[in-house]
Amino acid sequence: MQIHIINPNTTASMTDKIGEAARQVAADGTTIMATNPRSGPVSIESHFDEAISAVGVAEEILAGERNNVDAYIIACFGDPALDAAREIASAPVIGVAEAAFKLASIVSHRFGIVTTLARTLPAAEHLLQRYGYQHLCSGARAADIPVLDLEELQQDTFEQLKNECLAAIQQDGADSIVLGCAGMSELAQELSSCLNVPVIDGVSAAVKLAESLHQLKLSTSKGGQYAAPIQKQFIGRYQHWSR
Ligand code: 2AL
Repeated sequence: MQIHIINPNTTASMTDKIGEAARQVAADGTTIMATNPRSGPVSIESHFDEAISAVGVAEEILAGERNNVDAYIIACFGDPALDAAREIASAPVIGVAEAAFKLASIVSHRFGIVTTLARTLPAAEHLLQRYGYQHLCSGARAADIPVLDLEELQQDTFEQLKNECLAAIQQDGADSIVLGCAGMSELAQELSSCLNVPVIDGVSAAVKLAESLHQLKLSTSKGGQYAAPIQKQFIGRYQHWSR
């Protein structure tokens, strides 16, 4: 099967890293294509960044529709444009936060979220509410690491992340950790060995869910909320989307 992973930010090195993390867990016969929008923020750390990135995600999905994609993954922890993507994609679309919460809820009683900057914590709480996981989450913590610092990870930054995970376990009662940024994918296994609890990276979780959906021949229901958008005129820079 072919999985198209969309990194909603425009940092190509992060896109490559996400693609590599996905290939590490993909089954034989699964092809991973990782792309990012041509325009938009280099990292997503605010509601504004997320709003701008949503258009980029939609553009990547529409491009993917020409490539026989079997599943899409939106690889940013805010799951930007997830509902819109489900409307316009013919294949299933999985958000990494959603995927991580699902797997964490199976392997632990309470999971903790450890994310990047404190200002993204309300977004993490909003995701928990949206997907209905508040009661399974021991809390969200920020390691105070800007997203792009994960690209050239220094030992002290890794220690900061590990210490916040430890606090989630020891102070908040988490018995697994969900990593709150797609740029943390490659750290999940090392953190898990250090912490002795499951550490769930949403990119890997989403790849395995995508493979399951494909094997079970399950795709997005087009009968209701995720029906294709109503055809209409678009004005200005989006006029090529007029139908
Ligand atoms: C993210 C993420 O996953 N990608 C990005 O640019 N920002 N998440 C976050 N909490 O900062």
